[in-house]
Amino acid sequence: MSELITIERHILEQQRRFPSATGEFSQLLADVTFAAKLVRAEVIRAGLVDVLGSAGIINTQGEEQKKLDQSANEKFIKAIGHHGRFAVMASEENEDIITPPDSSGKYVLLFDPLDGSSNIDANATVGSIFSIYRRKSTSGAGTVQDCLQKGSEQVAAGYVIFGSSVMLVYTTGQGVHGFTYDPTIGEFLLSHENIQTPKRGKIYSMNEGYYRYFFDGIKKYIKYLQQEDKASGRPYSARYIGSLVADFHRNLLYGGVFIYPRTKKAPEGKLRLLYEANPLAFICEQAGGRATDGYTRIMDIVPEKLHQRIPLFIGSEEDVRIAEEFEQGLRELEHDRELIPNMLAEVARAEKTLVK
Ligand code: AHM
Ligand code: MG
Repeated sequence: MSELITIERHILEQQRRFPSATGEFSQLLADVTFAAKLVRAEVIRAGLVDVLGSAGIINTQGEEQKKLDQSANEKFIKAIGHHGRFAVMASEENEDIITPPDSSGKYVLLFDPLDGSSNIDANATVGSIFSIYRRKSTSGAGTVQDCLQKGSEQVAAGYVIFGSSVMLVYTTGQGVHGFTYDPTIGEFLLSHENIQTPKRGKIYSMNEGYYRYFFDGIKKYIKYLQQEDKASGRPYSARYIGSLVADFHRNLLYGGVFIYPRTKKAPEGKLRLLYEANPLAFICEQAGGRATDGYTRIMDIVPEKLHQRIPLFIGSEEDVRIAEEFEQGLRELEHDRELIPNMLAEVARAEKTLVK
C-alpha cells in the first residue's frame, strides 16, 4: 500500500528544501487549502440549500454574479484575510483590491473564487483558482501595484476542481502536484505526483459557437484540426465545458489545447490575466506545457489593470505552437485531403455525362 501524504505535509516537505524557509509560506498555502474546504462544503450542498441561481448583481466584469460566486468569495476572504499573512488580496468578484484587517504580511493573493459559475445551476464542474506573489511595497497595506506583477513572479499557484471528486492542484515552481479530497477524513491526499502534460494531445477546447467572430487564423486552425491525417492524429476531438478549470484540468492530464482567442466581438479576449491566465500558465509550464496569448508568453505580460482580459492559448506544447502559427498567419491550411478525391469523382461524373 502506498504512503498517504496530506497536502499540508507535502507543502512542508517541499519547503524544507529551502534552508531559509520560515514556515510562513507553508502556512499560507494551508490557509488556501482551508478556504478550498469551505467552498467545497458550499458547492456540494448546492441544490439542498438556497445557494443556486443569480444574486441579482452584475459584477465588475459586467457579468451576472451567482449566489455561489458571492459566498465562495466571502469564504476566501474570511478564511484567508484575517491571519496577517497577506498584505493585499484581489478577487475577480471585487472591483478594487481587498485590504485585510492585518495587512502586515509579505504576500499577495489573487483569486477567482468560483470559475465557470455559469455551469453551477446544471451541476457541471466548476473550480477556484489562486495565485500568490511576494509583495513589492515595503510597508503599510499592500497596493494595487503589488497585484500588478508579471506571472513569472508568482511563488505559487493552484486550483481546486469540484468535479466527480474534488481535487487541489498546485505548484510552487517545483513541479505540479494533485491531491484528491477524502471526505471521510476531511483531507486532501496526494494522488497525482509530478503531473506532466503530453507534448501533443488529441483534444481541442474552444467555444466554436463564436466561429463567425473568430479571425481567419483561428478559423483555419479549426479546419486544420478537423482534417483527417493519421500521422498527426487528426481529426481532433472537441471538448468544451465552458468552465476553464475543468477544460484545463482535462487537457492537462490527457493532452490537448484550450483556446479562448481574441474575437471580433471581444478583441482583448475574455479571460482574466491575473486570476485565470497567469496561475494556469504557471501550472501548465511546470507540467511541461505552453501558455501564450497567441504571440507572447502569458507570464511575461506586464499587467496594466486588475481585471485585464487576455486571449489564452494553453496546453500541450506542440499543439499551442501550431495554434500560434495559424493565429499569426505563419501557417496556411493544408490542401484538404478529403476534397481532392471528392473533386476527382465529381470531374469523372461530369466527363461521363458529357460523353453520353
Ligand atoms: P467566470 O470566471 O465568470 O466563470 O468566466 C470565465 C469562464 C471560464 O471558466 C470559461 O472558460 C469561459 O468563461 C467560458 O466563456 P464562454 O461562455 O464565452 O465560452
Ligand atoms: Mg473565472
